[in-house]
Amino acid sequence: MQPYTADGLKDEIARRLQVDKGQKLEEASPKDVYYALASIVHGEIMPSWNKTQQKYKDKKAKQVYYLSMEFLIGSLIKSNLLNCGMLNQTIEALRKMGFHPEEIFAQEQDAALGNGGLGRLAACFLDSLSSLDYPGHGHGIRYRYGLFEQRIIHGNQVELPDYWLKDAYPWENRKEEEAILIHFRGEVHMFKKNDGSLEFKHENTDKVMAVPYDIPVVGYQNSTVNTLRLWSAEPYFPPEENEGQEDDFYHDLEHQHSIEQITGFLYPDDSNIEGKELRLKQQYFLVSSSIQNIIRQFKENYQLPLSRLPEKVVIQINDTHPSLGIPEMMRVLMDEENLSWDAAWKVTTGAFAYTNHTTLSEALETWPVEMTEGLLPRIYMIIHEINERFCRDLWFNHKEKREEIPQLAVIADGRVHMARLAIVGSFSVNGVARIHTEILKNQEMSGFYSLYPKKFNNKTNGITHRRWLLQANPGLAGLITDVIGPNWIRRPKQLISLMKYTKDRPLLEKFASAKQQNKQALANFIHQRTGIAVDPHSIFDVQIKRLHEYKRQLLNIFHVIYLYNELKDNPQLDVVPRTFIFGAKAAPSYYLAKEIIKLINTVASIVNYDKDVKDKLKVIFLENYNVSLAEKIIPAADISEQISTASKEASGTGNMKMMMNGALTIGTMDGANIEIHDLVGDDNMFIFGLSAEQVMDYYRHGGYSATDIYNTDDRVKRILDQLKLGEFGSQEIEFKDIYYNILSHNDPYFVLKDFEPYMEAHEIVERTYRDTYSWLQKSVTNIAYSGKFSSDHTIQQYATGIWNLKQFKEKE
Ligand code: 26W
Repeated sequence: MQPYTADGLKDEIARRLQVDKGQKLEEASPKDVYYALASIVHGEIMPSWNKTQQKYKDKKAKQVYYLSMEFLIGSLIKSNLLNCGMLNQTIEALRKMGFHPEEIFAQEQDAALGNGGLGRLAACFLDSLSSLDYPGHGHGIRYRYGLFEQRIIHGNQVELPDYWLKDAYPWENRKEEEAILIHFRGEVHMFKKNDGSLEFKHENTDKVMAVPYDIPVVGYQNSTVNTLRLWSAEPYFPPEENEGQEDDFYHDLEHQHSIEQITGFLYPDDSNIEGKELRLKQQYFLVSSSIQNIIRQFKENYQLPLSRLPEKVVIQINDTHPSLGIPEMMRVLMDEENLSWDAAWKVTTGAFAYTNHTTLSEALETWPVEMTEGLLPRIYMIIHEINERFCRDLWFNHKEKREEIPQLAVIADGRVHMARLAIVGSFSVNGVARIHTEILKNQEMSGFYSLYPKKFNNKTNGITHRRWLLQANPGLAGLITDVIGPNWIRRPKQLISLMKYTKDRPLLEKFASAKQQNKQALANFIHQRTGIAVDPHSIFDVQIKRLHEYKRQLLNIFHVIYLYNELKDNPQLDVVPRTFIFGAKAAPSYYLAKEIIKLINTVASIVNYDKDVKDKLKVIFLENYNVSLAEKIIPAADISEQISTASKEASGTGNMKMMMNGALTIGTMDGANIEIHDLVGDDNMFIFGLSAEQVMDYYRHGGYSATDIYNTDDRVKRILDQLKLGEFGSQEIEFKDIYYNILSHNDPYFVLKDFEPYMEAHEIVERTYRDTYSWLQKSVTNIAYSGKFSSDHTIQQYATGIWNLKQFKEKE
């Protein structure tokens, strides 16, 4: 990519406006400038993109395909500029032209094609694959509507459609000529071939075209550009039926609409499945397009027999959502490529690897047999056969497992169990943090672990430090480079060199001032969005993530209510001023999660306007939390709230992002918090609460009474009674459901049990914060150790530990 100077860029933007739109610079709106800029960047990317793909082809490189129903890529303009090495010049050019760079960048709508952690992880992985020169691509769905836009109206979450394609999306290329035909429903007919083997014909099917839209995935200043291929569903027009069908016009319109529905919207559920047929259709649509595409490319580019596909192709499935890829690959290999069952099974299980992202039982996917069989008759036959062979193997070759067969079978209780299908059909099964993998091995999937111990492995999650530090926090990133040089950018573990400076007071001051600037910027943003003035010198205490009972936003807001009560009792109380910042979307059908959002907003509306509280306490709920908002909040965080019920949060990745930006974690020993703790220790974070063992022990043997705590802890009783009696809200009944949920269901997420230790941990936070110097040391220590959580490190481990994939170097 040729380097642009700021002036060169300025001229080029002016030229494009003139040529493409007949516009003078003075007439151009921020949106016009954004499009001109995006088209310049796209033009820069194109040659490297073609070259990269050609190289992979010529050298017959092994490639990894990351299959995911979600890619939460957010906005690409800044990260593309950064990775192309054009960000600084662009900022300068835009300023010279009299624009605010951030205003131009903000013209791009986030691609919110994911719910939360799982989708954002996929996006970070793509960034690392390209930046490390790995041949690795994403396959996903081009939803016309991404995750809903959240509005808060009278404290309630209201969902609006996210029509992110309203304006043209400058990063995608439609590749109609590579479209693929997908078949649903129909009948399967069996024939005997001359050699006595069986042939299956899938006929009278509903046909849908899958059209790919390619988005470039630009590596960090290395000329590698991989592909994120998103599939869109379109009607299929068979060539012979093109004329004289006017009678069917309305029927066709309806039909067309139902087809386009397949890639119409992203299901807004996180860790909770809705067993809707449309969702199953989406899943099969994704895997059938991807698998057919992968096999077609393998045949075209490698000139090898299909039996050798696993030498050149590895397919990582992001949770069980794409696990129908396993029977789909069997179908293509057997029905279209004439491989025997055994040969096809060898290829399939040599190519697939499965990542699990949750142990929550309500998130474990199963599909009713009738639904699966009706929609995907041939695929169902294959799943049935996989199950038969698996159960037979257990019965004859693993006699000790006979009793367990109902718990292991892929089809049981009239349902297809997707995690079991994924485990049986993959050569690798991994969890996303050490504790999570241990729980999979020893609890959730122990039956499979004893059967296939070698399949199971851990790959702790990571985040791209390019987006989450370099791009989101240029102040801090620049300071780090001033101190330790720029090598950390390519080798993030070198951030550890910062440890040499934790006693350098003048330098710590500079870190403090970088944080202060970010806090000021967020305070300005909050003021502009909400009209509320927050004290930029207060502790910015942040919890940003999907709203879920297990993530315990409720525990956080109970702490806020407790502080509020204390201040009401004693307005003179000497406390460090705090600003509690929340961002969270709830699944639209998740009633209790929405009640918690309402509670947070209600508490905010009381606390923020109470004269007794003055500036000591503010509660901010920022609506429509998404990737772009995260980029504004994270650099300003002092405290990172990671307070899930231990054993429930598979990993967490927000914890890593805030650590990398110098926030201190208050958290339970859960998910990746444990690995943060391994690195920085008790001195540099605030650990509290039940351990995973204790939690699981209570679930198994009982012995916990929420009512006892309610009756003995006055602070808890006061808060719960306030909810019940309607002190937070106009109507009496307002938060009764939260009250009853805790007391009549014995507090399933241990909010009351962990209340006391959480309060204590927060007291320690406050004491620590009063000692600015010590706080800064801890903050820098967190930054220094955070390099381990770069997704570059994670991807290296996937590449060597699972994929057997080599970095693609120019000279090879
Ligand atoms: C459709 C139902 C559904 C949707 C999403 C079921 C399950 C999911 C995901 C598995 C939920 C998810 O995002 N899990 C999160 O994955 C992150 C990346 O590995 C982890 O860091 C989080 O701890 C985990 O909750």
